[in-house]
Amino acid sequence: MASNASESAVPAIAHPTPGDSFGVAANIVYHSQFSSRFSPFKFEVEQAFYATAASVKDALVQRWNETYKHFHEEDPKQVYYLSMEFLQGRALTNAIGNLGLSDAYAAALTKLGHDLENVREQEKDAALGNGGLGRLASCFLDSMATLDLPAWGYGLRYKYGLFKQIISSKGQEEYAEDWLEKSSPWEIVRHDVTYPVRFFGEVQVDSDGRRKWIGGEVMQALAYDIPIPGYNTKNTISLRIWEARVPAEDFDLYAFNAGKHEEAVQLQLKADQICSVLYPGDSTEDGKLLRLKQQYMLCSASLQDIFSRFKERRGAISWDEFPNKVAVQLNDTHPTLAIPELMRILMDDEGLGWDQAWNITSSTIAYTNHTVLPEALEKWSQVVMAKLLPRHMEIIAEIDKRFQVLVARTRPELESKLEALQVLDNSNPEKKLVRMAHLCVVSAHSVNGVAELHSEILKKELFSDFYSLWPEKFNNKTNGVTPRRWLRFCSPELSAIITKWLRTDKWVTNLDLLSGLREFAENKQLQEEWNAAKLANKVRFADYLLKVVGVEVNPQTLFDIQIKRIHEYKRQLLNILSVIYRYKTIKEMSPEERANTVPRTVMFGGKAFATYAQAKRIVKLVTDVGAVVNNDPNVSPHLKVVFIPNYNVTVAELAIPASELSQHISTAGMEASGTSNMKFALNGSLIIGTLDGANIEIREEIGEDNFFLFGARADDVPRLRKEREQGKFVPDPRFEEVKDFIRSKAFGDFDYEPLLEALEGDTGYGRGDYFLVGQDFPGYLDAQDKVDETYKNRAKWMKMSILSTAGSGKFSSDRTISQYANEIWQVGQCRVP
Ligand code: 26V
Repeated sequence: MASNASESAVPAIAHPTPGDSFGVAANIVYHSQFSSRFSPFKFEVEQAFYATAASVKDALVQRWNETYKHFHEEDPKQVYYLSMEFLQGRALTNAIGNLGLSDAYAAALTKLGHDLENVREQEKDAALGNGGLGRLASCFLDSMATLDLPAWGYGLRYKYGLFKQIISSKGQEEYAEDWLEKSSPWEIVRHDVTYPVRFFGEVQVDSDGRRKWIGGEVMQALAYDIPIPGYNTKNTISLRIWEARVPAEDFDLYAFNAGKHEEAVQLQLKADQICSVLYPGDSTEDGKLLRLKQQYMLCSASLQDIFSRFKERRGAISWDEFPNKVAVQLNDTHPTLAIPELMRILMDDEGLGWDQAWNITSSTIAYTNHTVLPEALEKWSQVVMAKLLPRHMEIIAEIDKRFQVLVARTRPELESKLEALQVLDNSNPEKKLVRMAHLCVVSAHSVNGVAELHSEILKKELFSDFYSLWPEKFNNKTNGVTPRRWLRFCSPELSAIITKWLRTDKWVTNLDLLSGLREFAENKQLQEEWNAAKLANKVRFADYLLKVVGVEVNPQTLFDIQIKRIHEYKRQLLNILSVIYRYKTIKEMSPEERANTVPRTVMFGGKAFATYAQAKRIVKLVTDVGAVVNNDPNVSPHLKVVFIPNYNVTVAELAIPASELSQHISTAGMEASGTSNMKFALNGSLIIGTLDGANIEIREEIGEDNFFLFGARADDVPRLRKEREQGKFVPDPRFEEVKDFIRSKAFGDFDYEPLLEALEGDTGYGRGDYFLVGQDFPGYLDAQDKVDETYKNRAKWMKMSILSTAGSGKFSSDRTISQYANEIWQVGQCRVP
């Protein structure tokens, strides 16, 4: 390996579009010397990564510039996706893959004494999100770029993304993850794009009655752009993330020179706090205030940017044109403040009247709901809102007042329910609240759920009265995932087989073509190739587990995976209880009986919210069970239990292709959609699951014979909960046995009582098996027996696996985004020639 790239035979040449491997290598050498963040005399794998990324960035920036210029000239209607979360993961593989330069980069690095596989391992995940909602936003950006849509993402540049999870003997521990420690090679700081963002202050009324928000603290939002390349297109769009700072002129040099050092840097400290962490804990008032500041920073800066572009692109401004040029999609309620902010700008800054501003606002804004869990629906204190954003609070109150008038006038029969429907929740005079979801539903022209069942629940339950007022607003957009990251790049082996059998690689942008695999599902040759690719992925993942986690797993066992946020409703507890039952059963078997079982490796991964005690107990139980099972010489050849620490996008890219069975077992009606279910099915992993979220549509598409179904239906859940409360439920003896086994300290003396108590129906503790683990336990065990039986028949399993992939066409985010573009945004393609 060349320790110094300048000593290699390759000259340093700066060229954004080199094309061949020699040109690529020359460009990498150039960056290792002239734009590296490290000593130019070192060219170890880390330097190689940064130089490689810098060279890829050149190509992206060139395309990004062309795209921006093209959009500017064509002036199409643009869509802006506002999200507090983007879970981008790594970018290198995706970028060179989308540019069609994977081979050139691999060859170039070989010339320079490096290996692309090792180089890409150097990249840190950009984890500016928690889970499904953030990853969905990132898949959407990929599809928007690939579909040549004039679209932008807007987010925040948190210094610390989602915490790093370490598993110790105490269970989960959280540590700050500084993804910017050695800077991100992808972002472009835009010193020419800054906006003032105000907090606190007061509302001043002019002599002509016009209102103006003045005073308070003014910070600056600085833009960073992350280029997002489309696949097989020049179009490269932008994820613009904002950083809060204080302009130099606001630094109090006099105070500082007078020795008041801390006082002088106060404002800077406050600015730093805004973009310090994703989801600052909100158990304290300060924590809540900070989160609200973050939300407003995103909305204020993004809208100023949108206005500036709108104005820049035309001479005379006709405000009624605004909704014909701008669509804003709110990713959940987190960016709801865009609604009063848009009203404020139009009325106070641009001088429009209420009605005109309201028409523009509601025809511009659309809202996506991502959960029906009451504890996850945002409500802000009116007192805090009025203090931090006094003018916005006035506007929200006016929206609420007009909503009440509208209901009284048009739907008097709803008046008895009005209090529950209002935007302002004044039911507790001590704690008056703003219901952000209601503000969205009242204001936006479109409200969508993320899977068919979820959208039906929104119409029939959560927002039923709003639905009766405005049925035309409500629609469904079933989620999707990008086939580039989640099949083409994460499983090149399986992709090559698919391309070979379909005789085209067009499935990468037209995922419906996968249905062409159906006719070969029973073909022995394909089944063998399929099995070999899956096995290669299992071996790769086993290597990772050994190297990174230090556990040895046997790739010949059934790989059974549940990876997602740890939450009671997702029921990792149901999974581990059944594993315990399996352990007991195997332990009691004779050696001959054991030899007849299907050996399994059951893997869990996911982070528990730092303050969510029950979720953390579940993590602890999984690791404790693993310690016992894996060290039991009689059982461990047949069963292993692994907790994969620090689950993130990169781990998912390794685990999903290696999976044969995946678990999507939420209590019916509680998982809005799920998106990993789509990634697993796409990769030929069979699903064991409930009729919840997108599982229902996946099962429809891949065929019910290819899905291990169990569990209560969403319609039955309320009745079952009631019966549970009334003590009418008779638990399966195996359920009792498993709980007793944990109580017997078989897995150590950690206090699991709060977990076990919550599974009792009538103790008054918690919500009395609210998630119906006991109810669904026997059906789940039966479904698991079916899994084992089926796995013994390899031909059958392979056929089901191929049919899972073949039936996954619908779950491309390209399909989802086309539907948003056509049915909500009315935005068309704008392809760079
Ligand atoms: C957040 C919280 C925070 C407080 C504790 C309880 C709790 C429960 C749920 C949530 C989720 C908030 C929204 C969210 O992430 N929804 C996810 O969105 C995905 C993309 O649409 C979807 O696939 C998942 O089903 C949905 O949970």
